[in-house]
This record gives sequence, C-alpha cells and structure tokens, in this order.
Amino acid sequence: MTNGFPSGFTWGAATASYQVEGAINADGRGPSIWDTFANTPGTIADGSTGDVAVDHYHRFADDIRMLADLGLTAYRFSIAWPRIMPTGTVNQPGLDFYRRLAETCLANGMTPYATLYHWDLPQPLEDAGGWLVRDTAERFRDYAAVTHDALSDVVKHWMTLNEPWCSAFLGYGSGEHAPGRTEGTDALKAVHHLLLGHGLALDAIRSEGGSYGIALNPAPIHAATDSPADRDAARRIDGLRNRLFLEPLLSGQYPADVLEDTGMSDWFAAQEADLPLIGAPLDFLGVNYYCPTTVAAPDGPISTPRASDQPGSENVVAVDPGLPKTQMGWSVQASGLRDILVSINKLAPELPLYVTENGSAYPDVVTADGQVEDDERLDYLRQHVAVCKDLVTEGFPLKGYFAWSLLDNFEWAWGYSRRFGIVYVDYATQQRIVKKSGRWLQDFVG
Ligand code: PNW
Repeated sequence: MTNGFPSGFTWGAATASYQVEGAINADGRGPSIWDTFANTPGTIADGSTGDVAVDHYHRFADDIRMLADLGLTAYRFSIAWPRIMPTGTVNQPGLDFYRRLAETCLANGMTPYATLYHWDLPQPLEDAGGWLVRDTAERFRDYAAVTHDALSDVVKHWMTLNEPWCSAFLGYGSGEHAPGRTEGTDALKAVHHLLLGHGLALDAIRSEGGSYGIALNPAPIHAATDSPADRDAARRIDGLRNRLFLEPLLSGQYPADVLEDTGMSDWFAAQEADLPLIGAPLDFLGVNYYCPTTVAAPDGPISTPRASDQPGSENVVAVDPGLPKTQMGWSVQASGLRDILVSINKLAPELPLYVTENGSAYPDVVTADGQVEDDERLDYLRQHVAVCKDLVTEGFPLKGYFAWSLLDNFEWAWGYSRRFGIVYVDYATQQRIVKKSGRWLQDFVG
C-alpha cells in the first residue's frame, strides 16, 4: 500500500447515538439520563440538548454515503438503549432503525461496528439506582442479548461499553456528565457494575462469526517530577484511569492499591465471584485516545471535595506539561498514543487493538467560498495516524483506526460549542461540509 498500511487495515469514523441522532421521541424511544441531564439548567455549557443534534436519525443514509465517499470502510456508531428497551420491554421500531442503519452501511461497502452503550442509560433504570446498583448490569445483559439477536446477521463487530471511566467518574463522581451525581468513592461501585454488565453481556452475545470487545479511554499518566510524592500521585491516577479497567478485563483482578486508596477493598472483596466473567477473553480492545495527563502531589492541606472524577485522590493536581493544546485544553502528544498501546500490549500481547476514537476540537470557521480549513485538526490526525503506521510496520497487532468524529455533534457538557468532526455541520441548516482534515484522510486512505 502506498500509505504504508496493509490493505486489511480498518479505516473508519465514529459517532454516538445521543450526540448525533436527535429524534428523541421518534418510534417509541424513551428518555435517557442524557435527556434529563441536558434539560437541567446549568449542566451544558451552551444550554443545548441532543433533542435535534445533527438529525442523524433521519439523515443517516446520506451521512453513511458521505463516509463511503471519503474512502473509509467502517462506521462505528452506538445503539441507544432507550430506543430498544425504553421501559424494559422490547420496542421493535428501535431495532428496525438500527437494522436500516447497518444495512445501509453494508450497501455502501462499510463494515458496521456497533457499541451497545455510549452513555444513554434509560431514565427508568437510573431512577431504580443506575449504575450504583447491580440490577442495572443484569438489565444491560438483557438489552444486549435482544439487540444482538435481532442484528447479528448484519452487525459482526460489537463493543459492549464505551469508556466506562466516563460513565462512572464523570457520571457518579464529578457529576459533569449524566446522571450528574457526586457519590465520592461509591463511584467505584459504578465501575464494577459497568464491568459486570460488560461481562454478562459478552457472555450472552458471544457467538461464532462475531467479534466482541469494549472501548476504553486509557491514557499515559506522567508524574510532574521524579519526587516520591509526585510519583505516588501518578500511581493513583494511573490506577483510577487505566489499571482499574485494564487489569480486571485483561488479567481478571482489580488493582489492590486502587481499592485501598479508595477504601473500597472490602466492598470489592465481596464481588470477587464476578471476576471470571469480567475477565473473559476479548476478541479485541478498543482504545479511545485524545491526550496524556501530567499530575503532581497535592500541595497544601488535604480537603476532600465530594465532587471529583478521581475519588480517593481528589487533591492530586493536574499539571500543564507545556504542550500545544486543543480547544478542549487537552495536550497534543501523538507519542502518548504509542505509549498507551504499547503498555496495553504488554498486558495482553496477542490481543488485537483498534483505535476506536481519536480526534481534536478546534474552533472551525467556514470561509467565504464554503470551505473549512482545519489545519490544526489535520495535523493532529496526521501525527496520530503516523504513530499507528509505525506500530503496524513493526508488526504490532493494531487492526484499525476510527476518527472521532464523523460529524460535528453534541459534545456532552460542552454542547455544540466544541467541534470534533472531520465533517462540519451547520447546525442551523444541517448542511454537511467535509473539512480539509476529512479530505486529507480521504487522500491518505484512498
Ligand atoms: C469521549 N474527559 O469522551 C467520548 O467517547 C466521545 O463521545 C466524546 O465526544 C469524545 O471523547 C470527545 O470528548 C470523553 O473528561 C469525554 O477526560 C470526556 C473525557 C474523556 C473522554
């Protein structure tokens, strides 16, 4: 191949249901925690919601054609649980929608990669305790089984969860994401129930001819200095962000130091019987990578705010490493992608890996002649794709790359004020414009 990648390498772009679909009341969909959260004043930076989003529910066929025109061969989308089981019983029109979507992918030569949970928990399940209760994991298994049964003839690549770190620690720790709860170290119960849901679902859906995994958001964590205190801060954050997920999934054990840091050792000891299910072999692991993190020991007196995405280590401070930043304030360091993939490969040397998300937000503008010249995003993409190319050339088991995102969309707590698309969306008209970065990817994979 002229671009240095083998011809079987998967090139795709990703979206998530609540971020793109809109049509929140269509065809029997019920409310999710994101409907509730986004409609609570003060939660979303620009006061917006996903009510309309980029209307992908109605425009998916055009969007998939556009993706195919870009020369990409895979589409990673998520399935909205509240369309399939809004209240616990099956809503056939919801399944029909994703069948149409998957069939449209196939008709355009695109392989569908479906994620079963990208954060839109049915509101009735949150009302019953959400991810803090075990029952939610069992309900997730039921929903996964129904969905897989209905679609496994057209969807062969499945991910159970997207970024359970975000669901647990932004949803139940800092409260920046739905359901907006601040439960301190109890957020680790959400971690366990999410991973249990993954294990139960995997066990229920795994079948011949399919490929099954999960998408995490691990990141390299650096200590600001070599001091013991800074290194301990890095150990704590690496524990919460990476090891708390990777180790049970890949090695069948929770990291003891993280459970001690959080005072959760006894609670987790009582869940030990779940570990074989959680640690069952994966066919692949999805890695969503955006940026590395540098941390330092807390300076000054310890105070423990309840609202934190690092429960038990609330006072560990993030340090600016002085790298270029995207509009999210996230550092740009493509070598971090290599670092995290290599460290996962050490834990599971044979496991196929995919970059299931990678991308950047910048304040795009449409020029007078209707173009979007997003050179910074193009550079970001080029640097990270180059890392993938080096790894693949070295024989590393990296199987594909998905840009986040196909389209500008509802960026969670930031609403529409942050754009990640390789395709621009004019939110007033829903017009799509392929950005310069999207054209670059098209040329590259072409
Ligand atoms: C991921 N953080 O979210 C998600 O999978 C996407 O839905 C999202 O649009 C994308 O990254 C860009 O944000 C994250 O605060 C959200 O560290 C927040 C964080 C990480 C990932």
